[in-house]
Formats: sequence, structure tokens, C-alpha cells
Amino acid sequence: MAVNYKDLSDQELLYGAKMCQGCGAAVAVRLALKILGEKTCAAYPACCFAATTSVYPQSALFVNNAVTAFPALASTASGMAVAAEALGWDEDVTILAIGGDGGTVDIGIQALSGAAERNDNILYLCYDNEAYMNTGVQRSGSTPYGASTTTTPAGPCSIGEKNTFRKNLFDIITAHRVPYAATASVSYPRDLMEKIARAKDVRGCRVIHVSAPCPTGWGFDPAKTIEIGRMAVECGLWYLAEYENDQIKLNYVPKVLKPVGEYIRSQKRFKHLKDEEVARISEIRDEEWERLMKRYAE
Ligand SMILES: Cc1ncc(C[n+]2csc(CCOP(=O)(O)OP(=O)(O)O)c2C)c(N)n1
Ligand code: SF4
Repeated sequence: MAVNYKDLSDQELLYGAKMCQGCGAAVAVRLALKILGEKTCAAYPACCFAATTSVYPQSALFVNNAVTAFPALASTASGMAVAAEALGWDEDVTILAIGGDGGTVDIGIQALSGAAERNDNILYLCYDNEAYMNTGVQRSGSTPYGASTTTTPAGPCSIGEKNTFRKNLFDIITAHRVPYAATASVSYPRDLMEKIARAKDVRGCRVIHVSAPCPTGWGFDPAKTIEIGRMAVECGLWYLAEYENDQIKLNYVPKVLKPVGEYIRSQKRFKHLKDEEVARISEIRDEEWERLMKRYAE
């Protein structure tokens, strides 16, 4: 499905939500729903998205939706997909699972792995704000090295003893050989919407992992969400990629990676880091990028 940007403006399906200003998660879901449209049934577990959109009996989503248990997002969506098929709903209906990084890479990983292995007909969108934000910024398996959280406060806990390398969800999912997977960022909205559109056309288990900056948990001015997300990609701490037909491609390769320092110094969660620790993050970035280019670059 090609994205017709002129038609998108009147397709708001997320209204009146109570996120913090500048919430990247809200942008991710809003853009996804613009592409998927009204024929969507969404599910989400305990997370910022649920807490800010759907407190019974209210919901800010103008599509059918269900709030489910933390470990059960993918299995709930799998059940919805089977029900849609049993009811004979047309193939245009998307079963959309929306989860934070904690609910995806940690607590919901078993259900997601099962859905991926069975190739259940769901579109799973993980908005990654890099911590368990809804309960007060606890470290998740997707929290980057060096970030201060309430469970890895600034100091030894944040720089290695408890906080090591983040899990790579894209690697985990592509190892399941699902029909479609991608990484994206709210700071590259066209890339994100095109990936949602591509995923909509594919049947089976599709997973999109979206970088969604969080001004509250990361400590930056809410007006800068898009700028911060862009900086992450420009300095190589996030990347835009796609997986289909057992092939991986990088959608955007910066000509020269910007120094990580500007990105790191833009956020309070990293403000305790000394220059040598920032240099270590830069080394990690280089190792990871080299690995990425070897494996993924066309
Ligand atoms: C089994 C279970 N454990 C813990 C909780 C408490 N809890 C609710 S939301 C949340 C944080 C969710 O983090 P994440 O999935 O990263 O989404 P975010 O809040 O960052 O949007 C936690 C720990 C819960 N509801 N259920
Ligand atoms: S804490 Fe972060 S993810 Fe949660 S609603 Fe606020 S900005 Fe969004």
C-alpha cells in the first residue's frame, strides 16, 4: 500500500490522551493509526500508553481496543487474530499490539516469541522509551548503557554493574524469520508510516520497533522530542532497518556518524557521566555499528 499523505490529515484516531507533553509514544501510535485506519483492533498491556489513553470506561482511541495483562500482549493479539478469522472479518482488519519496551523485551517476550514462531497474523508495535516509564523510570532490558534510572541510579549501577548492553529486539525477532520486521523512529515520520503501510500489506507476524523519546524519563525539553530522536539516529545509537524475505537492509546510513557527546549531553539521564564514560559509549557505538554494517548493509 502506497502512502497518500494528502489523505492523512482527517484520519485522527487518537484523541484527548493524557500523555506528558512531547511524548514520543503518542506520536508513534498516532502515526500508525493514520495509516491503519478505522479497521483496526488494538490491544495494549499496562504501560504509559494504557494509563494515558484507556482508564475504564474512557478510551482515547477511536478503534476497538482491549487492555490486557503485562505478559500477555502478544498472546491477547494472537487470540484476537484467530477470532477475527473465525468471524470471517475481511483481511483489511489489522490486529495491532502496542507495547512499551519493558512489556516487550522483558515481560512480554515469551508471548511475542510464541506469536512470531506461530506466525500469528498480528502487527506488533513496540514503542521504545528505554525504561519502564509508567511506574517511575525503572531500567528495562532496552535501557542504554550509562542511563540513570530509579533502579540503576547514577554511579556504578548505571555504568555497568547492573546496566550493561541493551537487548536488540530487531535481532531477536529476525531470528524468528517473521515475514516483516523493522526498526523506526518517531523523528522520521515518513519512514515510520511507510513501514506501517508495508506491514499492513503483509500477513503473519509483523514487528516494528520504534524509538520513542520520553521527555519525562530522559530529562529534556518536551519541545525537543523530534530533535532528540533524530540525534540518536545521526550519531548511530539508533538505526532504521527493515527485514523481509530473510533479507535485512538499512534504510538510512548517515554519511558520517555524529559524535555521541551532543546526544548524551542533551539529556538529564546521562548528566552524571564523565568524559571517559561518554568515550566508552562512543566505543560501544563503533563496535555495534561495525557489526551492523557487516551484517546488514546492502
Ligand atoms: C505483571 C506486572 N508487573 C508489573 C506491573 C506494574 N507495571 C505497570 S506499567 C509498568 C511499566 C511498563 O513499562 P513499559 O512496558 O516499558 O511501558 P512504559 O510504561 O514505558 O510506556 C509496570 C512495571 C504490572 N502491571 N503487571
Ligand atoms: S512518561 Fe514518557 S512515555 Fe510516559 S506518557 Fe510521559 S512522555 Fe510519554
